[in-house]
Amino acid sequence: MKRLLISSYFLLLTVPMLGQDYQTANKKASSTTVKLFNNLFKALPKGILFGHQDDLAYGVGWEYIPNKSCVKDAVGEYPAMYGWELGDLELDAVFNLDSVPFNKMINFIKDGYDKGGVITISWHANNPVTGKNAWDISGNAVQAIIPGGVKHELYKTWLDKIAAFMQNLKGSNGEMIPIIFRPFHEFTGNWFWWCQNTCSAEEFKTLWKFTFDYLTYTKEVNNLLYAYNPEKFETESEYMQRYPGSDYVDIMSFDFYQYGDPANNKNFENTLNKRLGILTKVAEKNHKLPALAETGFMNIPYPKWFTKKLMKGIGRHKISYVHLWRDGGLVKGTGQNKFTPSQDHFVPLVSDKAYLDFYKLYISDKFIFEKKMRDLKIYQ
Ligand code: BMA
Repeated sequence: MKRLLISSYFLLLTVPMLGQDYQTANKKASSTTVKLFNNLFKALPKGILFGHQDDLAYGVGWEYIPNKSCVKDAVGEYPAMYGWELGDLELDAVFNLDSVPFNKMINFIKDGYDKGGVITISWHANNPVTGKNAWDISGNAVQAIIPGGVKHELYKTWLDKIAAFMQNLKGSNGEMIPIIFRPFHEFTGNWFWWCQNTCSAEEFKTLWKFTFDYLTYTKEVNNLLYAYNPEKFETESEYMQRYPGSDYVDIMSFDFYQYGDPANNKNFENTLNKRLGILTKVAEKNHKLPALAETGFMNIPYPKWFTKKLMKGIGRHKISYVHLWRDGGLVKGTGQNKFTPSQDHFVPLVSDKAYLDFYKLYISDKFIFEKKMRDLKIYQ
């Protein structure tokens, strides 16, 4: 009897620890990164983190106003997740390709982390062969930068810069800020130099593995969770076609935007539902976090898009986060570092006809914004 009591006591002690047992791809990931990863799994039944790209930096008609946020302007609180973009860092630029100065970005990242939010970072790297931007698909760039390729050494210098940036992201106690890193996204498309029309599945996997190994083992970057992120796919095997293996991935995700007029068809919500079904199944099988890494309907011309399309498509699927793309701000004009203002946005303005519907999403209890996020204590 006593023995039984002792063993059940140990069982009680060990069960919560076993519950912490989701392994990050990087086995030397910092303790804060491991905690974030495990806590995101625990948060899955509680709701979906709401994220927004460049949220604190700018929106339609404004930029760099302290404490301002597109999401806060819409619903009164900050998002649960903040997305940032490193394109042009590899060129030693002062601004990223969307005009955000890297030194300001570092402070925004710290600010979002201090608010208890999760940080995700994408990288639209320039074409390493032609020197043009990420949308230039010429030059067999993937072949050129993998080991043995003519631009391999150049690519390593780019990763050195990514590593230095990531390692410079520290919280107030000196701990590394965990980052969900999302390189080479939308690779099932045909518009980036790393997409499926430019390289074989094996070359893509080699690129992914090299990138992971170099950042992890050579540079010892220990604050990254890696997000695998195609765009279109219709079956599980299509989703898995370029998967580099479970030792190289923490998050399984995809990007999916609304285009066209959703009024007279159900394509968006049906496709989203179908793809999320495939995603959540495959993520569970591989012990990875499922997420919708990018979505939105530019300028939201359909007034019920958030509840009737996005929320309808998500339905009861348990996913970690939904991330909306950037609002307004500046897009690259001509010449170096010249940017022109844009009105395009994904989080509605109060004056938009989709605004009330977005508020309905906010009060639906299905999503997590800043306040609930703080309560989750995701880094502890
Ligand atoms: C795209 C657009 C571009 C931007 C790029 C990288 O979807 O928003 O204007 O440069 O993302 O952030």
